[in-house]
Formats: sequence, structure tokens, C-alpha cells
Amino acid sequence: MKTRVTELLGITYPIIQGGMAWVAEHHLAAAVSEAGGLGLIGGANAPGEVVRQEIREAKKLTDKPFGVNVMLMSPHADDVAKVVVEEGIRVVTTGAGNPEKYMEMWKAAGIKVIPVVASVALARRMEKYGADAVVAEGYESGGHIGEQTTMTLVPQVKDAVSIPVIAAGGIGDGRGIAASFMLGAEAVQIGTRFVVSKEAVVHENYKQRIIRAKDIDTAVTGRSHGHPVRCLRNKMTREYVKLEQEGKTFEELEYLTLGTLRKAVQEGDVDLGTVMAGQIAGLISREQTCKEIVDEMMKQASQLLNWK
Ligand code: TUI
Repeated sequence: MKTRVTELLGITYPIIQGGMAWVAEHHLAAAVSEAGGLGLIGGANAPGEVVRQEIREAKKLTDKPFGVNVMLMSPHADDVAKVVVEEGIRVVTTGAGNPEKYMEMWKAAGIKVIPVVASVALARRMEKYGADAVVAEGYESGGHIGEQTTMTLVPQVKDAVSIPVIAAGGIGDGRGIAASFMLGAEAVQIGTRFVVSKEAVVHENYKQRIIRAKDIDTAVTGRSHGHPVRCLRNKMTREYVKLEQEGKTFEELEYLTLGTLRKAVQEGDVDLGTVMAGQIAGLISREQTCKEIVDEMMKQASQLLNWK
């Protein structure tokens, strides 16, 4: 199951873990890398020094390659961008913005740069700036999303660029992986399924909400403000969407989402917290180790794709 992505990253399976805020810490990243995929530490809104510590902890748990996701809307993005260079990180993915201003520094350090994009235009631009691959992330994803579905985005990005494309959004099993390859992807990025892994340090309430979720249980907040975020429907999303429809501004509604992802992930407040998850949540039925998840998905995908 060699692809340009497995070769580029030195990994066994074409599976990359999403750089999920608060969820993608060193235990999860190391476990996914140990399972043969590429684990990622999610920089999210954390200060550079916190990310540095996370990187050092992950290094203690695995000798395999792992990466860091730089969340570009973070006030600490500049610091995190430097920390990844100082810590000798080999792979960086970016989200929620355009990483152009860091590309030269990262390329000079020999880092493989993989921006997450939600449009063909940004994918093209990233290739021009020297990106090694792109993650084409569809609207089915959890967290901050674009407008295109994975089904429409992946083949259009594939046709627009020569660098490898990694599909993301709505992929939760081997069928999703096989379908992504049919669309032209050479790897997938998986988020929600890894939230429900034994190694993910995530409150049990959060994992159970995903396990119990049905297909239609996600909602998108912040659409009217240009910051669409997908999460599981709860008291917070109902209140947010109601006030949004009444015309409340982003600033007026910020109190509903400040610190609420941490509240859900760490404290287990799944009613007032932000329970980010993708539309594939309804498919996820039990907690497994990262190795079990990777092995099961790869077995199913290999059969479907007739890989030997
Ligand atoms: O970044 C993500 N997913 C995220 S980031 C995050 S933390 C957060 N929490 C609350 C509000 C905002 C962020 C939670 N989930 N995925 C990658 C992604 N990037 N999805 C969409 C985009 C994107 C969107 C527009 C990337 C670039 C872009 O435009 C940039 C430009 O300048 O054209």
C-alpha cells in the first residue's frame, strides 16, 4: 500500500490523524504513529512552549515520525511555527488559513509541509508555494469547515494539482478510504474515529456522545459570521443557532464558545461544551485502540481495492 504520501512521510499506512484541538495531544499522536499512520499534535490555540512540551512528550513515546498541525487562526501561530523548526519536526499540516508566510522557513528546515485546504484555489496556491501535498478537507468534517463536500472537493483538487492529495471529511472506515482512493487521494486524514480511541485523552462523556450519535446529529454554528464550526447538536448549538438567526454578531455570541471545547473534552460537559465531531460520528460504535482502528480500516480498504 505504498503511495507518494507513505513514501514522503515514511509511514506504513496512508492514514494521517487529524490535528484536532485539545484532542490531538501526545498520547494520541504517538499511538497513531506507532500503529503505522502519521500521528499529529494539534497546536490549536496553545502557546508555543506548550506545543514544545507536547512534542517532547511524544518523542518519549515513539521513535516513528509524527507531525504538528499549526492552527493559523491561533494568536500563537507565529511562535508555534518557530517551535516546530526548533524541535526538528519533519511534517507540518496547517488549518484554518493560508500558511504562505511560514512556507520558506519550513521548507528551508526540510519540513514536509501539508496545508489543509477547503478549495481548489487554495490548493493551487499552496502547490505554487512549495507544499509537498495537500489535505482536501470536506464539509463533512468536524470543527472549522469549508463549503465543499469531500466527494466534490477531492477529485477537483486532484485534477488541479500535481502534488499528492489527502482526503478528509466523512471518512471513518475502510469503505471511506477505498472511496477516497477512487476519487484520486493517496492517503486519508481521519479525525472523529480517533477521538473514540483508547489512547485519546478525552472525557468519557465526549466519547459516548460520538458513539451514541446518529447520522443527523451534527450542527454547524457560526455560519453567518464566516466561521462555520461543525459539532454535535446540544444545548449550546441550539442557543447559538437561535441567536445567530436573530442576527446577533460574532462578538455577541463569542461567550458561548470561549473555552467550551476544553470544557467538553476535559470536563465532559457535553451539554454546554463544544463537542466537535464530523458527520461520520453516526458510524462509530465503540472505543478501540488506535492499532485496532488502523488495522481494521486497512484490512477493509485493502480488500475493496484489491491490494495484495
Ligand atoms: O482547521 C480546521 N479545522 C479546525 S481548526 C479548529 S480550532 C477553531 N475553533 C473554533 C473556531 C475556529 C477554529 C477546529 N477545527 N480544518 C482545516 C480547514 N481549513 N478547514 C477549512 C479551512 C480553511 C478555510 C479557509 C483553510 C483556509 C481558508 O482560507 C484561507 C485563505 O486565505 O484563502
